[in-house]
Amino acid sequence: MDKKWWKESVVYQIYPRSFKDSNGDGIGDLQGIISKLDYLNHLGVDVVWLCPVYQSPNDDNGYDISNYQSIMDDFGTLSDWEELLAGLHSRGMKLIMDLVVNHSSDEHAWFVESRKSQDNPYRDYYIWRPGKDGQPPNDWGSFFSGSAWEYDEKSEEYYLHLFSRKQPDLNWDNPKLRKEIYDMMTWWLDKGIDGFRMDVINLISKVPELPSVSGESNGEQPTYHFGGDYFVNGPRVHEYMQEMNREVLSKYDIMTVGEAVNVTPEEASLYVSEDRNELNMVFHFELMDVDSGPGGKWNVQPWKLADIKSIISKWQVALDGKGWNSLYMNNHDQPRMLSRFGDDKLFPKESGKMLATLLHTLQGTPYIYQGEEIGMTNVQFASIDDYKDIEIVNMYKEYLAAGHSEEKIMNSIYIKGRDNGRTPMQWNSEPQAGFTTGTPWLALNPNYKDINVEKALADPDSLFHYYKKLIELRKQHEIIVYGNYTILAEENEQVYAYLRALGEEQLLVVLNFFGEPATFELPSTVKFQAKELLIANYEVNPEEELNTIQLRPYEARVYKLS
Ligand code: ISL
Ligand code: CA
Repeated sequence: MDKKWWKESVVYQIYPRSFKDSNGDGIGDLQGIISKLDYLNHLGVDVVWLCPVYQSPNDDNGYDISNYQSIMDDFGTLSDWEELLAGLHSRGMKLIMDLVVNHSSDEHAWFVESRKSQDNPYRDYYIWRPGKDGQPPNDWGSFFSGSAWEYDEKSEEYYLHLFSRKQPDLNWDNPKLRKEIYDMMTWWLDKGIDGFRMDVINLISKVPELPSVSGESNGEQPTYHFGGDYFVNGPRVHEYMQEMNREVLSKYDIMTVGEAVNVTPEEASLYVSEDRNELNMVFHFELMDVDSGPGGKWNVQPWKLADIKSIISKWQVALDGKGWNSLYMNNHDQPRMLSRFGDDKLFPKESGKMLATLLHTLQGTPYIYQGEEIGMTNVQFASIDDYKDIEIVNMYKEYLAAGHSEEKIMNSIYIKGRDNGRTPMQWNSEPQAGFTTGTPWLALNPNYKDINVEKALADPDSLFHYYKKLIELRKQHEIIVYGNYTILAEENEQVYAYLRALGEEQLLVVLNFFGEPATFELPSTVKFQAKELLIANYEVNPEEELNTIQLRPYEARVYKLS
């Protein structure tokens, strides 16, 4: 297995709007991040992934970019950004930037030109089609509700937008567009950044005919369908990724991680296999879909440990020796992992540590989402008006119109809404949690007096210090990074246990996933002479025999066996 710095790294994801406000306007900004670099360094992370900070009208909080080469006014200036990069590098940390090139903003200069007329030179930078009998060109739905098409009165055609109508999809089949993107990427790389996180990169190639999902329209009220068959891992996506790698990525010592919706391990291998020269890692969604029923994320159903185990095992085994996994359980699009997979009420500390142990002892690169390290939780705002996320707001309207009860809709927002992960970072117990001196753009989670960075730093037994220790262990034990993976006692309904192996060494990880005591029997096939307890979230007698382990609620232990 090839050694690489990005395999040995831990990444910290920053959602700038919600991290730290430096000037009292209620919006997090670059100077705010700069003021917290020592905090990140103290935690011990190696890489920061910065969510989009480019110029944007903020229809989707920066994922709608109107200028790829300038900084959003709310966040600061390019010289603030340069100060941030220098501040990270001087502390031995790296920076990866979010690359959002499946779509731009409709306020990007390319789109402003493109929509002027059908023969504008920029027309083919986007995906335009005539309507069919006064209806959109096909029946695809947008990820953010409604049709994926918007009619443009002036130039008399529809443009495709898989996300909001202010996020028109770029036409990757146009070589001129691709060249512009590669030049823009090169511009950032030449400023010294250390890589990219690529937004929905597996959606960039569409089947040119753009077929409807359900066949002919019956002329009645249109209903919309997920058109994924025609744009998920589309026909030319690997050609484009290899071209991007050849033209840009291969020229730098960087890391790349592509967000890849709906991919299987087999499909992911095509992006990340080291011999294919595309990307280093992808973010897959299988674990994030583990509590979704038919119809998608808003149809919430309880997750099962058996599913979590089988999904993780499948990815661990499939990519071993071929590509590389990214390890995450939450981000800015997901609810908080402590609320979703742990118990944020009865066992916040224990379950938070148990989940952290899982993410930091699998093969792959762990990603920490801001606030995860102090155990930030989901939030329940009383009114829909308190929510800002375009996905939530649009879904609410659509589901209400379709006859769902408001109570049911709000409940699904409480469990799955993206704003759960976007409430401002909780720095201390002062008003507004030390995030801002003004009015925050999105309300704080009211639990900030109990859960905040200041408290976490002061408590040696806190989740924060446990994360710090996990990150240190990764630096000390190569097996944590490179060891292969074997699941143990797969049929155990409460415990998730696995073995990592590298050369003569083995790592034993045992996790009680629930709030009741559990028993783990170590299979007799696991042979060793000596054991060393590396980390645990309870007091453990290091000499305790391992044949049968009685685990307390959410207990987690990691042993090195030799
Ligand atoms: O969170 C999701 C699951 O329902 C999707 O809505 C999400 O949009 C999808 O995961 C793609 O995410 C990325 O692209 C979006 C942006 O809104 C997300 O923040 C981003 O991570 C469009 O750029
Ligand atoms: Ca600000």
